[in-house]
Amino acid sequence: MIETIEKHRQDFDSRIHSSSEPLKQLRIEFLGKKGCIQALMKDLRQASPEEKRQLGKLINDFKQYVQNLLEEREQELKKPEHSSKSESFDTTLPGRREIAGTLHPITQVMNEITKIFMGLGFQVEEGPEIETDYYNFEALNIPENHPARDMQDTFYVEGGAVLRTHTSPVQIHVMENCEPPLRIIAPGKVYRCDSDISHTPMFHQIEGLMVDKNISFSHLKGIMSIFLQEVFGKETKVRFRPSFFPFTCPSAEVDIQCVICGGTGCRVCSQTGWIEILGCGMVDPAVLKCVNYDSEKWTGFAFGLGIERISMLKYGINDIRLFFENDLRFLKQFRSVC
Ligand code: 2NM
Repeated sequence: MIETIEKHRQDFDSRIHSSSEPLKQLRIEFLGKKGCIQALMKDLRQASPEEKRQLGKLINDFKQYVQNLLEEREQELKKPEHSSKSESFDTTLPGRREIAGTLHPITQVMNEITKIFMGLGFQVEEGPEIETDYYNFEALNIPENHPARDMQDTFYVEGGAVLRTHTSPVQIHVMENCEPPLRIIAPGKVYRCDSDISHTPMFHQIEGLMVDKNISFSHLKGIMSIFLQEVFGKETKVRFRPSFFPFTCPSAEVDIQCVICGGTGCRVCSQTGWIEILGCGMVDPAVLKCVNYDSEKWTGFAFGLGIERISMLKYGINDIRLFFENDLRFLKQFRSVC
């Protein structure tokens, strides 16, 4: 009988720490009514009084032992590291993706436009956002009394400097420092005192300039048409309307056929079927004179466009302020592969 108790003890010991064996099963097998300890008790009836005392104690000790260990193990399995969650780790689940940031839609459109002009042989130039009156106005043939110089339209900085109202000053700097021929674009931030559904005090522009011998309005028309068809699609219809800028003569406004209604007339194009997209013209000889270019020898064209406006038309956005609110629900829509 002592051997039987010992065998049961070994059996119990080897099974109590196994994670696959339910404790309930062990409890039934060892402590249950038909369990092995009850069976030992039954066998005890046939023993002599002397043996009964001795074996009875051994059986009781074993019973106590089994109860204690079962209790201990139950407590252990209740601890959080043994909870079913951590034990049922599914290795077949796909990993969690890192959420990568993206370029701002304005940056994306600016890069796209820059790439198109680089493909046409234009170099990218940058310059300061705080400018002198000379580079922002005077060298661009903008007269003293021009409305653009008004405090209502321009941010003046202490000491008489201005926040540039266009990126044309970059082109004046480049012309001062380089001999023609040249083909440059100047992308960047510009500032104007303006704020409503289609204007923000800061916005982005790309201006371009090409100076060479015998540059004519045809070159300007060709480059602008190629560029616009590249951005809005090969079938995009383009038209040029006479306009006025102090720094170009002749000047033109360029329209594309409305990207929303296809030319039939809608709210976006004010029922005209056309949308104004950029301004351009032949560089005024007065501007060339300011940078010491001989206007008898060199001619050039220039253009300017607003990135926000082009982005709004490209993506059908009706409020410019969405670009600057940093609402992830808006920005996530421009997640690109890059
Ligand atoms: C525009 C429209 C027409 C322009 C002119 C020049 C410079 F410096 F060459 F004179 N840069 N950009 C220009 C011409 C800008 O923006 C609507």
